[in-house]
Amino acid sequence: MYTLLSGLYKYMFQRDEYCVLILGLDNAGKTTFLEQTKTRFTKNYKGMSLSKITTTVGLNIGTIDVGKTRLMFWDLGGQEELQSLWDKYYAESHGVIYVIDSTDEQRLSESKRAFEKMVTSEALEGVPILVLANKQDVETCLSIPDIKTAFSDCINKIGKRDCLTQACSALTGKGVNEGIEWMVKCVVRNIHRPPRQKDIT
Ligand code: G3D
Repeated sequence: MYTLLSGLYKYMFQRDEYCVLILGLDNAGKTTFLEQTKTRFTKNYKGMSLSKITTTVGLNIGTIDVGKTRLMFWDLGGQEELQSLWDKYYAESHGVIYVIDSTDEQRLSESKRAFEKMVTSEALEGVPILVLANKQDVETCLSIPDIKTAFSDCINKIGKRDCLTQACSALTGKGVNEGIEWMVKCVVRNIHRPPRQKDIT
């Protein structure tokens, strides 16, 4: 009877948990995106005022539940000296959200270099990547085609994994739900694929 009840309890309330990294250069809007996500997906969540968020130094964490899926986010600092820490988290992650500041054309090639390094890491092989073209609320921002063109020589490095470029404003929330729902679908589907080499060894 106990086994039956505990099985039923687990079926009803236990969630599958997935770790998702939020990466990108400093000032791209990672922390604002995390706060916006928590606000949208957590009932009665009273986060900090989005306009008062300052750039990530170190690590911010957050958790949301979407149906029976729990996403645990690690928002890592994007300053050059902190980027060297990103790969310490790769082996544990099921998904990556890469945030680009669409208003910062000057740092687009720097962002592309960081993306390229991340995407070619063996520890992330097959892991779905959501690319957020953030700050699309700013009238003068780069468009999705502009950003895709700037990142075009990374395409063959992405391989066969799931990858989506999503227009987004972490500040207003536009594109946030679509991005998160896509990521949930991908991590759930990915976990049922045959294990990757790094998981076997
Ligand atoms: P980071 O965590 O990637 O370092 P933050 O970036 O989330 O701290 O955001 C850096 C700055 O960009 C913040 O402004 C924040 O309000 C702004 N920002 C983040 N997302 C958006 C967006 O979608 N649209 C606009 N217009 N601004 C955004 P400040 O002024 O505090 O530096």
